[in-house]
Amino acid sequence: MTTVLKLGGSVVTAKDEPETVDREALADAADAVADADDELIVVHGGGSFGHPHAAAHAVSDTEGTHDATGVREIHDAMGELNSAVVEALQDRGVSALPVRPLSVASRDDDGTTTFPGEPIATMLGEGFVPVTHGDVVAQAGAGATILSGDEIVTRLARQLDANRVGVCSTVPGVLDDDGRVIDRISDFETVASALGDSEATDVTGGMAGKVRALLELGTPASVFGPTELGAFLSGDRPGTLVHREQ
Ligand code: IP8
Repeated sequence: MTTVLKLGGSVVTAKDEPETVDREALADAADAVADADDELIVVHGGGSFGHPHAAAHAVSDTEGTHDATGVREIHDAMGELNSAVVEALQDRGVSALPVRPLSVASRDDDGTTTFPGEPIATMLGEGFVPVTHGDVVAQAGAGATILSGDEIVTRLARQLDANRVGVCSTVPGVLDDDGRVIDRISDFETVASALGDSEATDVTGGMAGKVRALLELGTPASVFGPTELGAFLSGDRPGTLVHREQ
């Protein structure tokens, strides 16, 4: 059983304090991962590491830069967070290894992303747990742009034929208009109004964008809060199950 797990940046960092790991939250997440039996790929977001640097250099998933110093600043900040996550996992006996997107991933001029799955598949075959993250990557015609952890999740899940996807964020699931967790989403239209989405919006990875991408993926995906991470990793489907009816 191959599982791709996204740890939201706001789960493992103190979002309002620049470059600050939320040690307690990271320890809890690492404990849950250490207890998991599945073959796991961990992807984490940027939180208070990547996003402030990306904003400072006006880089987003659509706006690029050719300023190498800025690119390095964003990448280095993500490297620090990645080290903290890998270290927390290794401290608990997980064979975690870093996978840094800037060195392996890229984008065409139309934004199509290439993220080679082979190194990750080989790591998995050798019993390692690849830990990758949202990053800045080279994009043809734009310099370098932000590749979000969410996009990495769907790309790797597809390439590695994952059995399940987990998106652990600070909310307990996808919420309806009354703030209640929606149990299951199998088509976008029925939840579009609750997610406040229109066709054209949400290129930056809000909940509507996540749900849309997870529905397209076809792999069962659960969106849940940090307290449910252990339940998800032991095979439950906490929070919201996002899966198109086949
Ligand atoms: O938090 C963005 O990843 P995300 C990473 O998954 C950077 O959107 C570098 C801002």
